[in-house]
Amino acid sequence: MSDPRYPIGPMPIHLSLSPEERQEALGALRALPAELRAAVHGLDDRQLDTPYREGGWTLRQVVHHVADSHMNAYVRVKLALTEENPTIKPYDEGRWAALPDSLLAPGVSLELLEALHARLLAVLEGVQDWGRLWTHPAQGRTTTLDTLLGMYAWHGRHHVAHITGLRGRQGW
Ligand code: NI
Repeated sequence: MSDPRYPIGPMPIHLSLSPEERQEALGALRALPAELRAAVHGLDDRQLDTPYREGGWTLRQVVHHVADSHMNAYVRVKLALTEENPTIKPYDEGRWAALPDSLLAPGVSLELLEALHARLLAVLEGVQDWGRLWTHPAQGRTTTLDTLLGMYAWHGRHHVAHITGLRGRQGW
């Protein structure tokens, strides 16, 4: 797996997870805010404004992107739990990451993620039916809450690995 965009491999798309896989994924989401905070701990502005790979987002943008993405995940989970097979709203993550809030200190999004994941986990821990459906209009794909759980557990780790990978390569 040498593609620098995918340090932990591609996003998994599983229609259903085993109870053990579900617990593992919930644990990953529970741990993410602290892992992301640790990943950028001690970096100065010059380091935060360094792209994680050539042509990629800066570490600062990566942190804000995780918040952008997981805010959308939270809304998607709540839609899937309260409507019948809702069509969710995609967003242009590159253009979101180019808006001026992605220039803020990472701590702003780290605090946001701590609060957001407290609510996201509270919702997910109450899920009775992990087979509830939702549809992504652009991908034309109907999947389940399990799919969403697996995707976002992967997503947090994926971006933490972008940051820790660069730090490792730079000796930071
Ligand atoms: Ni992402």
